[in-house]
Amino acid sequence: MADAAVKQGPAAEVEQELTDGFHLVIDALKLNGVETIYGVPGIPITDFGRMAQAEGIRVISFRHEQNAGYAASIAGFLTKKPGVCLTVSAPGFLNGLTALAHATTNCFPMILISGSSEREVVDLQQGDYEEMDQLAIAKPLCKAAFRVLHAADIGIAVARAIRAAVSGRPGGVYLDLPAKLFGQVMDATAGKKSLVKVIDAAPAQLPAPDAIKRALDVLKGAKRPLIILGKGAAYAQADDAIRSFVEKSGVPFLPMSMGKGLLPDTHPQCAGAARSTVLAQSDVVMLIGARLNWLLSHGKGKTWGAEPKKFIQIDIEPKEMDSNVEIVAPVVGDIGSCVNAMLAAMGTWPAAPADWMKTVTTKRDENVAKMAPRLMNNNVPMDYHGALGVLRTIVKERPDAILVNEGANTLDLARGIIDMYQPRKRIDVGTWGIMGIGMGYSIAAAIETGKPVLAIEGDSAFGFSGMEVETICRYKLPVCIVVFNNDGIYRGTDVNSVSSDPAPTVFVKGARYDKMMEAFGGVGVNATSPDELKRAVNEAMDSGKPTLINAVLDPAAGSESGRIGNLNPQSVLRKK
Ligand code: ADP
Ligand code: TZD
Ligand code: MG
Repeated sequence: MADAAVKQGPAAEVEQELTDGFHLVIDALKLNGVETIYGVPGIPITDFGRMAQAEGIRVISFRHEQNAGYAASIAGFLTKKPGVCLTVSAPGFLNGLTALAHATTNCFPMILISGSSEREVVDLQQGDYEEMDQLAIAKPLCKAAFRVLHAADIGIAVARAIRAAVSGRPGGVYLDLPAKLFGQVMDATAGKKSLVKVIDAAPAQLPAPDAIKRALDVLKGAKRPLIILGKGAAYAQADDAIRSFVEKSGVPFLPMSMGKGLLPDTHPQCAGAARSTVLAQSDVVMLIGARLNWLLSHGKGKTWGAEPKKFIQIDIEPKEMDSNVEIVAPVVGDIGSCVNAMLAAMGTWPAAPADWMKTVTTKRDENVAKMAPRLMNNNVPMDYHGALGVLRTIVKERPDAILVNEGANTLDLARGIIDMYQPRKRIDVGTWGIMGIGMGYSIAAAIETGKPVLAIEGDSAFGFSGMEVETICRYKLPVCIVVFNNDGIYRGTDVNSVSSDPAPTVFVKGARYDKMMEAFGGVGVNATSPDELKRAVNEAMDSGKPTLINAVLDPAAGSESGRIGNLNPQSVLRKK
């Protein structure tokens, strides 16, 4: 609370405690358990950051708002509480907006709080400093957007923002705070009374008993059942219930990228290494916190085989049902409640059909055996498999470290090769396949979990947020970045045959990203072999010192667009 006191009245000398917009926002956030704010300072929020820090909120100051926004979004995913990002008006707001849209798309709870210019001037379009109608621009990109004009409304606005972000399907919320609001003064007692502590921000949503019965009947009747665990299942933090349910059902499971580790990838029921087989051959598929979007080929087409499937879907969002194909057993509710209701209603459950389990495990073991020798290669320059073989072992030995991953080949191959052992330890490009999450995610993961972070980054992917290595050094975070340096996007071998300009997909050859880390006092290592890579990563993970390892990869090792080259449109005019 502000302790400014003014004397009022002539002789009576009544002392009135005052507070202001700055402090009301801070108090409202603190009252609701917000411990960290990610952002970039400037007019009109510079003092807000200082005051928030002075009041005990951790303020993590970034070099670019997009990275602060991504940090807030993944903080939301990791903690089930809205991650808060703070930006300045117009350009700062726009820089943060990509992350807000990303949070909404990925169903992560986040609040973007942005300062804005004076309403009177903005609405008459008279050219204020950083003028922009931010509320209107944010609206279509988030779950809810609010503007506060009166200090007395701050408490309600923050409460609404929190509730909107975490209840139902989580997502991004925008809170617009015009400069004038921060300086507005009100009586401190009335101010305190105006704050709202949100009770039960994300209420349990119980599934209907007949929906549970319908789903279990369909699953029981399956000859070749499959469970798909998405990042919604990881977000739900119902880890024990999910594990019990999967194990009691005996059904093979396929984790989506960020669902990996809910049950270990080495679990006997894990079908991760038999993905194509289980998608094509299953007859009943139960989706838990996963959407039938492009990542699952929309539930139809060649990937899903010739025979029709029956889909069961557990999701908190009723509108998600039938979005791509018919869902024969929709179960609407929060995953914890739904899975617990399933467990309670299962009774004695038959073992999964033996011939199906045999098909799955045979295929899986075959694929794992095929991959094994490639992961042990000691080639110089390194290829993806040699480098990832080493990192795979390191993650196995350090299962509680957080793995951040982005790139094309660097992403697709790391996802397949590196086994995860614990829930919410793998965070990556998400629903959009977005580049640029790397450093923001690494910073938030280190701060929110206190665990060491290993970021495996394509050289292009790293470039989107690379300047934040300074932030990592400044806050002394235990982040080890491995840049898979293949001189470019997908490959470093493209040649422009018509001019001296480089081809659009290639970068400076032999670049030394490790020097960037050294510039800020961190550890830089140039690794040219799997052995060197292994030594450097282990050292970094042991010391907790900010480290960047430039892993020199064969520029010819990757393929165009990694695993999703099929999504590129084709031109009939292009010479092959
Ligand atoms: P993936 O990319 O891993 O397949 P998606 O992001 O497509 O996962 O799907 C996540 C789904 O999880 C969303 O449809 C979202 O509504 C749902 N979801 C998120 N949190 C919960 C929850 N607590 N309970 C139920 N469903 C949830
Ligand atoms: N911009 C944004 C924001 N997201 C994107 N996904 C892209 C551009 C396009 N893109 C990809 O889809 S992957 C990628 C880009 C630019 C980089 C791939 O190169 P890399 O990884 O060096 O990170 P590999 O290992 O060389 O394939
Ligand atoms: Mg590359």
